Amino acid sequence: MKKSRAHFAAIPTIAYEGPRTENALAFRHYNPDEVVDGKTMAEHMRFSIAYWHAFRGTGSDPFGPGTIVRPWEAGKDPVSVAKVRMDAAFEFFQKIRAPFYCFHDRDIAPEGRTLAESNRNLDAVVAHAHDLQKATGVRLLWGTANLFSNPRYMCGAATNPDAHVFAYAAAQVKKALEVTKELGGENYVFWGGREGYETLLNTNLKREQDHLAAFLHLAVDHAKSIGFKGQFLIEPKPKEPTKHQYDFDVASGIAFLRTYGLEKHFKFNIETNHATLAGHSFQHEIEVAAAQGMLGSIDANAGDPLLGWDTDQFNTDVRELTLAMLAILRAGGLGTGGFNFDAKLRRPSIDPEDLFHAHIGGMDAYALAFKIAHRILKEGVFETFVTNRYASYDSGFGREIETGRASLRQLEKLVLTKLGEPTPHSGRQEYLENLLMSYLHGR
Ligand code: XLS
Ligand code: NI
Ligand code: NI
Repeated sequence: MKKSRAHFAAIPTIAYEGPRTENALAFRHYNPDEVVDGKTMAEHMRFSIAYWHAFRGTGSDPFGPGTIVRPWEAGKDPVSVAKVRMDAAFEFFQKIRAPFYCFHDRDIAPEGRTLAESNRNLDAVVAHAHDLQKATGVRLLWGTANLFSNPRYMCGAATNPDAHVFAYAAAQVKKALEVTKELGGENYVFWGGREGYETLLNTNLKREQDHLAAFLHLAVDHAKSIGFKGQFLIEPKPKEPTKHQYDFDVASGIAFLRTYGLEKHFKFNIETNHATLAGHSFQHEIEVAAAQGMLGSIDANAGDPLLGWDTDQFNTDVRELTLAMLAILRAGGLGTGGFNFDAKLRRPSIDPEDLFHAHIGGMDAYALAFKIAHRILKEGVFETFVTNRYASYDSGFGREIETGRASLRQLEKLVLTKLGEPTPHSGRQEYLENLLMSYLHGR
């Protein structure tokens, strides 16, 4: 493959320089080569770049057009531009030291006038991605299909009242699965942005949910038929763009998957800002998925507590991330998942350098949180506290309750004859919060 010119010529490959460095274009906490428990930090974190934000984001918002102008966008032929843009993207992935990237089909290749033309465009760019992955060693964390931007999806894709639209979306997912497989994608994501409703006045909720389940079953069947072994992930979000999205949060996602016999095939891709939009903490969503063995991957970002939509900001809140990392590490990590920066630059952050600052901060914050959480778990103070808090279930009648051998009759007799009134125990929340603060600041 011919060597293309540098698109980020002024910016070097980002090096780890430690917490005291004054170089803003260096990592302070993320050292990809540092070994923790026999694995490098690069292997632990599995950072990924979101193509749609990093390379298709323009800074546009509902009140005005884009502000971010990249020189490689200037060409006339959209497929050629897509390839040059991809060269720039892979240069960025390498310089920022991200081992993975993620895309929607329409992020990497332009949509054509017909599905056949869209598929041809996609094939051309996928061939290029294949070469670039080979040349750089950067891998595909997950692929997905954009089933929400084109006007045909205004009333949903799998949940569209028109079966014709369902069929079109199915065809699009078929192709997206195939290219994800071709590029060695380790997961495949379903985010149902328009799989919900604006008003129940025009909606048959039950039929729409049945259709969504049918759609996911078709995808599972197709993956099997082509030998795609990647993990399927549902990415819950309560609203935006729809008023009410069916995959509201992890708990409703689990109920949905179990209702339709899909639970064996799916795990969850949990996004920070989606958790908070659903009225949950990030940690809560991770914990709920982990409790069912369904924690898959993370879309790493943050919302603004004063705004009620998905602002997709880079997250530098180490406290929030430490709580999240605690839940992730306790669950045994993310497996084939990773931390995908589903986060975008603010509208006035128009320089290429801003893209680096954004990801450096995100990676450093997660690496720092990982190290703090790792130490907390190793020292085990919280673990011991929680274990002791539930110790009464470890033996005697507590054990019988947990193993399903107790009866109301027997428990009544026990309380009347032996136990009497329970002794209250403090939950020690303030003590634990202080303890967490000591880990975050100089313990
Ligand atoms: C939008 C979602 C989307 C998914 C991929 O809010 O986060 O970007 O991650 O379709
Ligand atoms: Ni996302
Ligand atoms: Ni989002």
